[in-house]
Amino acid sequence: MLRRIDASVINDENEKLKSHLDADYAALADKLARDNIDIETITAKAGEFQVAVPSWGTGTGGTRFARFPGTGEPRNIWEKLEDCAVINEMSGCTDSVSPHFPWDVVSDFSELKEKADAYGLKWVSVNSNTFQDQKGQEYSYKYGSLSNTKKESRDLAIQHNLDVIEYGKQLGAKSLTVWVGDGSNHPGQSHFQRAFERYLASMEEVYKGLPDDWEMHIEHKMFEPAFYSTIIQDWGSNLLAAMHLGPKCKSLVDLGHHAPNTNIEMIVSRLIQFKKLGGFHFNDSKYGDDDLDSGSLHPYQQFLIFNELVDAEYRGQEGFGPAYMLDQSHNVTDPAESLINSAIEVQRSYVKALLVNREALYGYQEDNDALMASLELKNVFNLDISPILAMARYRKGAPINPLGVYRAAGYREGMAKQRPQDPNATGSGIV
Ligand code: PSV
Ligand code: MN
Ligand code: MN
Repeated sequence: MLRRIDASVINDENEKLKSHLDADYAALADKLARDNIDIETITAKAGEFQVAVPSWGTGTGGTRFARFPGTGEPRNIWEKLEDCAVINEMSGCTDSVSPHFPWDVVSDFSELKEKADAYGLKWVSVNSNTFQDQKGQEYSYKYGSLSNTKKESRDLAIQHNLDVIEYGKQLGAKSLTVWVGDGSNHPGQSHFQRAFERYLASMEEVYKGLPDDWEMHIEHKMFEPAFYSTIIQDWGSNLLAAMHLGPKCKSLVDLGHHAPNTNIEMIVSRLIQFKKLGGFHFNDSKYGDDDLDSGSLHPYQQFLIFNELVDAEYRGQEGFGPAYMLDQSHNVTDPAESLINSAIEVQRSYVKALLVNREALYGYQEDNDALMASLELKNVFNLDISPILAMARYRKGAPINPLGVYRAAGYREGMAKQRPQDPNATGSGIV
């Protein structure tokens, strides 16, 4: 497999840390064994866990006030792919990339797929963009795209989504993610029902273009760019649309797209129950769609979400198989470092959720023993399972200390020389 960071750098660093890892791993194995948990089963599952990287997350994001790009950032999809390869080599758990069109300009899809194959990377959900006008675009999205009052703008948005499906087919993707910013900024500006009817009619056309083995994922978001009403503002509208459109359409949960303090894990449970959970965009948030690093603020919430996911897996819930992806914006960190760390934080939540004694929890629930039920979750959350994650990486040739190796390899400094800044580059991932 083609590599971006030489295996010898990883091996040298791993050599220095292996005896400490062995000791920590053995201690954790003993502790888990006392609860009848076999650490090897958990480590094997940790090694299988994967979360996709968004192509747009590899560059510095920004806000509507400013963007402060770092040096050596990727300037096109080829360089984004290179960084995704590094992120996967370091994290050992990000073997797929999700592209965004037309931000990602591709002239030869088969060449791009070949390159990704060489890095051992797959392409997952393709994303359409009808939330901004492109240069020279004939009909504007200023007043909406799939729900615009004007047929010409709606048709353009439909066609774009159909085009994106075609691009995805060439890359081997199996799902289309649709997020639109359509909405209104003034009370009365938009007729809620008519706008939703237009959206659904447009999405019916997109749905017709889905190959049989594809899914379409609808992403809800409470506000922004529309600040009074948004067409798919919450999981209610999302689920209604997904149910209306058909079995191949499911809801996608972006953690940052809810009001602060929303019980997201309960939304996840509802979507699981009705076979409508399509996937996730993981990130963390304090105020709105902040796109902060996963698990950086609310690791317990992220764990509780995985508690629902692992519970569904444990119960063999029919129709369950959500797609996991990160969707973050990095303003003050090296995006690759944030993505490596975030992927591992998502993996950490998954692994912790595997340690919950489900039968004991069900028992506490049946007996209405609120405190013991809560402690069953909290005690697992309080465990440091880092040795499991590090061992899972070590066994697949990834670093015990990913950020240490990334920095020791001088990757970004090397890229700064190879990728001089384009002063005219426009930011992607700034939404
Ligand atoms: C919208 O805020 C969103 O979460 C959607 O997933 C977009 O595709 C992405 O951000 C763009 O940055
Ligand atoms: Mn998102
Ligand atoms: Mn978002």
